[in-house]
Amino acid sequence: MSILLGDKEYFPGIGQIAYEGPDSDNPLAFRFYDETKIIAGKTMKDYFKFGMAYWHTLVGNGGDPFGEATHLYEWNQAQDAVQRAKDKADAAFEFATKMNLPYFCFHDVDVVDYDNNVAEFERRLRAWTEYARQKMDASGVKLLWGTANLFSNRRYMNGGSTNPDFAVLAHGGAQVKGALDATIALGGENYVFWGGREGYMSLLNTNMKREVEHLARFLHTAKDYARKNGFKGTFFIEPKPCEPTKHQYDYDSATVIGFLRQYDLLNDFKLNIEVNHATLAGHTFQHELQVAADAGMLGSIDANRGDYQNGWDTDQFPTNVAELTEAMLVILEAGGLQGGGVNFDAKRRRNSTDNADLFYAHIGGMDTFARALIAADAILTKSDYKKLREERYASFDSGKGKEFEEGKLTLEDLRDLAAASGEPAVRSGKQEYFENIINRYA
Ligand code: XLS
Ligand code: NI
Ligand code: NI
Repeated sequence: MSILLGDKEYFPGIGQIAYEGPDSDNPLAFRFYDETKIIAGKTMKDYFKFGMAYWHTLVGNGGDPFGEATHLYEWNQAQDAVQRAKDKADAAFEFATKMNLPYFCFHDVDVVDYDNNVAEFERRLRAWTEYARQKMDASGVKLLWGTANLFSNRRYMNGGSTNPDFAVLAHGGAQVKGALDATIALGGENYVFWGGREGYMSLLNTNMKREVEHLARFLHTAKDYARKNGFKGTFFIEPKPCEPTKHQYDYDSATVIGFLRQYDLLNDFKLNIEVNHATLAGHTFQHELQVAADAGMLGSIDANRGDYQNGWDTDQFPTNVAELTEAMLVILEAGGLQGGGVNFDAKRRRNSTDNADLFYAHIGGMDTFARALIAADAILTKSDYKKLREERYASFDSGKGKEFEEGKLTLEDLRDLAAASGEPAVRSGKQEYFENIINRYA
């Protein structure tokens, strides 16, 4: 068989997923995601840059803390580690191609089995990289971002770059070097740091200041290496408040932006915002997006959703059009994502055991985003949403309000203006009116 298809078809009976329009009855088709449709000056394909998460789609096995694997994969059976990696790559690129996903994202340990021997792990990763390069050329699927997993191996139980033991940090460095080498060789457009164990379980045994400084030093060291070796893309930090640590240093957008500013990393780093991480932090997804956008740091998103009743990082596929419309409003008004795309950091449920379930999950996610983009664009171009919001601030557009914005008024000036103008008129915030606009278009 060709390099694109590999020796074996892993998803038999499922062909190319295509756009068939809202009236289609075919469950294996897009109703709203039309990759050629132009919204806000770009095709949907370019707007979203949808990505497949190697870890959930090819590695996640449906196991949970109470039960064994329920998703059994045929691409995991070869004896040799490099052959297993190639079989998995065959399945990965078959899936991404059939699913019409233009990008993928990976951790080093997703693509090949980890080995504690640094040189052996590098050898596996290089072999995969060479193979993946051919699959990418044949399929046209591109790399949105790569990353290194510094949280699964037991040596990282006290952190990777924030580990109190320098010997562990050095191993983290070796892994990041390997993941960067692979990302650069594959023309990766971005590189992600998600610090699952960069935080603490108990402050009693933790020197927080020193750990945070090590994190910053580590990021500088990695960035310098990547730049020296030709990486032109953007680095992303992916905030999350907790899980697996009790407290993660990259808590939320505001915390990360402050950290990047303090340690002089603003020029090279932006944010990768994940829906379920935002809600874990007690925010909405759109809040996290807005904080990043306002700082010029909205790089990429990890698409998923949590569960409102249990609050964990359940990584479900997005299905809520109205909620996502509010998020797309923020993204559209920010002028889109800077360099990144929409990576489905989402998994089918433990009991969704058919191959087709993987496809339904991604179709649902992509269609939900497409509907939300169409709705948000209509809200911005057809409704009075923007005008109403601007009007709330009209008193700052001219006169004394404008002078205040420009820093021309003292506190005494404010006092004299208040005394002269008396009690302000009552002005409605019209929240329900705004909410109705969302429902009218979503
Ligand atoms: C875990 C994170 C992780 C990152 C990549 O909660 O979302 O999957 O996206 O390391
Ligand atoms: Ni997550
Ligand atoms: Ni994520």
